[in-house]
Amino acid sequence: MNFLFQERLSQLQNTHFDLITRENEVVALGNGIYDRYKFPIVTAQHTPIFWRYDLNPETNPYLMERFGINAAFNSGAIKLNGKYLLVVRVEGIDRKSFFAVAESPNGIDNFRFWDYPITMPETENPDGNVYDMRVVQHEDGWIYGLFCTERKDPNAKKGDESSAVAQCGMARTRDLKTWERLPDLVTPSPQQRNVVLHPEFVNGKYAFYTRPQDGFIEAGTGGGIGFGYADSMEKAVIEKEYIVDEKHYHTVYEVKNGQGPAPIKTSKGWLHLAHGVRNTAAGLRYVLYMFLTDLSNLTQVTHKPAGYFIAPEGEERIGDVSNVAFANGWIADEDGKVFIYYASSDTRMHVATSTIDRLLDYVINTPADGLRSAASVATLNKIIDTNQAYLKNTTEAV
Ligand code: M1P
Repeated sequence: MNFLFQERLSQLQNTHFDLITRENEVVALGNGIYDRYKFPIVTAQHTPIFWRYDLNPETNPYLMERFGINAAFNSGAIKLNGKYLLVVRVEGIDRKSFFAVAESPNGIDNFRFWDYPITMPETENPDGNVYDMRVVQHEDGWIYGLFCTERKDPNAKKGDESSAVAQCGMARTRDLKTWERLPDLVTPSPQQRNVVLHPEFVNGKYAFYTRPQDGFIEAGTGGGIGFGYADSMEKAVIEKEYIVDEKHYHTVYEVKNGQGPAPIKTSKGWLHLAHGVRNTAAGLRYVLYMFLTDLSNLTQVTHKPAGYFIAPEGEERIGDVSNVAFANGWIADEDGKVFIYYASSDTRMHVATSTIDRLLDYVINTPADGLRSAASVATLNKIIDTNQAYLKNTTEAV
């Protein structure tokens, strides 16, 4: 074996080992709602060296990359057998995304990819690209993965190599290793992205959060987080979509929004994490927001704090598609701790931690959006008045 090859391989292996075994650290102080962490938890560099390089010096004497990975982001999440598992959207330098599982013992660091990516069976109409899987342990016993399947628009004009059709692809598994592909979800909308399966039956039916959209990018007259029912998963058809959470003028979700992971059931309602998109002179800005729906009436939003819950910060603001925070996975532990897995700028994965109690306090007690500047000032004045009165009373008591 040539010396340079060996030297380079050792450096690659050491750097990779240091990265995947690095301990994460909570960023001090925070906002009281959740804790952020210093380091991204999964990046393109976390993928195994034996994915990216041909390790035989005879066939790869320069030890060059043969399969470049561009990004690792937008991960579904599930806890199985005590391990925190992310179903990561891995994107090659050829722009194709695929799914691969990264496993951690504690949910905040030491994420390692399983040896092989997921081999997702195709439908008769093959997927051009697949991404953003929501993983749900359904009460029927299966683990379902719902994801976006994108195919070239058959009606695209000659020379148009960009137009695509997005639909909801579906598959199920018991172990995240072997997957049974199901037919794509059928809905009344021309296109779909960000479709999520509700974890429980509702009146004996499967229930879905949808995101109706007119075009591939534009939600258009569609949009909002929708909700619908299907009788089966083997041939899932939603006849009617009900809008649960609309897009709204001059909010952080004025252009479009979408359900994040499946909601978490709590004593006070279903906790939802979603993304909202607004327009700016610098392009679209994606942030995360939260809301609570009624335990039995799933289309009724009972609480919704104003504005964003997580927005990209610092280095998170920069990446392949800058100014994006996106989440399609979270894990609630039995002790109430919640691991919120979010991606920044379509490039890398991060974690934030909180608890069910803190998140409920946040959604229930944070003021709602008054939808006008004057309403925001009125909300702020009320907080100041209450604090002034409280501080005066406590000072007088001393
Ligand atoms: O580039 C930002 C996000 O854009 C899409 O989300 P949405 O359908 O809400 O516009 C998705 O392609 C998502 O993967 C991506 O992170």
